[in-house]
Amino acid sequence: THEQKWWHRSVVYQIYPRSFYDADGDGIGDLRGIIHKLDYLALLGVEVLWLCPVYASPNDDNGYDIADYYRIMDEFGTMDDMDELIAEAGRRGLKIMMDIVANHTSDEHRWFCEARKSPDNSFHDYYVWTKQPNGLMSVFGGSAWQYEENLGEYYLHLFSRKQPDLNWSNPQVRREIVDVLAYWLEKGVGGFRFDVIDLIGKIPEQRITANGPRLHDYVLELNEDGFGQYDDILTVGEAWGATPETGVRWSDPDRHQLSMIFQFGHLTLDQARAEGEKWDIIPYDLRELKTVLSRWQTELYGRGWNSLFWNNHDLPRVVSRFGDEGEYRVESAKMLATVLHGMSGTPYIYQGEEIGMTNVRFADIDDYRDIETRNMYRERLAAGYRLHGVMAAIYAKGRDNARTPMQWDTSEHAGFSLGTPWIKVNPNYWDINVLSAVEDKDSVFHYYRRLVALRKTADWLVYGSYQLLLPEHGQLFAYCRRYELDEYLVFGNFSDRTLTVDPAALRLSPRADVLLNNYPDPTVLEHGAIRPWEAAIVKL
Ligand code: TEU
Repeated sequence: THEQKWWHRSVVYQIYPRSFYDADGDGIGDLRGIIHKLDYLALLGVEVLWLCPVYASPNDDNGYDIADYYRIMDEFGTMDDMDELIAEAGRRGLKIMMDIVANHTSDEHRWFCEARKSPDNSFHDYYVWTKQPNGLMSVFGGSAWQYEENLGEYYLHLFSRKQPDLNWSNPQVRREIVDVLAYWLEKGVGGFRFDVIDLIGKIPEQRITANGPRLHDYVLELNEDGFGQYDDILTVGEAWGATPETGVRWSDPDRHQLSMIFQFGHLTLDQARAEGEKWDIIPYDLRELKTVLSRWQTELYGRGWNSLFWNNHDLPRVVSRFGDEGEYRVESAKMLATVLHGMSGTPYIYQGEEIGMTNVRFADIDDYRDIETRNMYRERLAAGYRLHGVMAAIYAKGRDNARTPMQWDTSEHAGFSLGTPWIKVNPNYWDINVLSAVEDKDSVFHYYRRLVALRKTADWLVYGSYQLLLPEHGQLFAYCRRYELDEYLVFGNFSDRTLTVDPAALRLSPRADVLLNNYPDPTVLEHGAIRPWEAAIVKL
């Protein structure tokens, strides 16, 4: 019912520049490194490259603490490198999506350096101050209020104390961010990812953080005064607090908000229900995962637009989380890709996901870099938690699982850097690397290529309706896509067991045509047997 958009058929590739490729040998990935790897990304067939923040930053939170929106981080290179990356990407039909962190800045941003000088300073009200701090807590542990001695006031930081929250009720702040968008749009970027966008409507004194009353007014301003002034800019907002109802509001084109949002309902099912207790892991139930994803599919169909992702720079690697790291690593990685990319929405591939990279286990906490992990380690040991349990939680859910260097080949440091990497490489790079993946026609990489290519031509995949099948099945995720007179089956076995299923329950008949299958020979569905981690896309 809404007009077709170019990004309805696109796949976005997320790059964590610090860990992608180090061209200058300082052990830190950089912009020139991304330029070196553009042909690889073009081979995968993606059309958009989402760069995690590349702006000047002291890297307290690896770039999510921005000190200058108009300057490139020293470790990543220069503005000339950025201009060359935009141009070189463009030559290959690739658009650059910038990561806009507008909920907070670094405490080393000029605005905050001014703001903390005096209550009368013209930048003071760019931030959130109080004399009576309430019990708001930081995502990274401890109070969300930091005392500023010389002012006798506290400032708000929902993340690290070096990430003071911007005060979005101040129109000058909103103007500043619109100006940042305009600057990067003029440089020719094709999209924006908005960090924790659902927090900018916060009313701290009422302890409201996500989904504040004026949130969508502020986003409407960013659209109409900013990216909405340009044709077809792809925008996606990170919204941990979103529901399918709010998801429609975020992505309904008539509301002039964003193209889509990242919701996380399918990625919080294996943690204690308590707020932010991602470290307290409980087994997840595939039926709950199917229910959540199916609700987003059906409630946004024809009304909004979904993002589709398993991974990002904050999440454990999906093959370790929902698949099999061992014997069936390749089959399970392909299965997870199939059931995600078979849905309606814009898929996001996180660097390394396309070659089936796994979580990492460093024995020593000093090998971990993430502020969130290190804060939790210190807090929980101080609170009497046992070391073994704390390390197990880090192995399962720590953000560094996604941040070990991209594994390019079997040379030292997996070909990521000629220097000493800022974080150790996962020792399994001998078996899991780009060079071997590109050479092996049956690799996870080439399977992802086929999924990306399919989306470019298959209207059913992009615009077809969605219906979950066998909702009560605890190991099989199967659904139908319908478009005009055609019907397709997508299924994935989330277990290491062979399942016996009545083919009729999957609408299968002898005339079914297997379009894609993660086993060498065509699916054995006609006998009703689905092999461990087996997946397929079938034209019914
Ligand atoms: O993440 C928002 C956020 O809340 C996550 O940090 C999440 O709660 C946590 O990582 C769960 O493990 C965004 C960015 O993606 C993240 O990298 C930043 O650290 C954070 O905002 C602050 O900018």
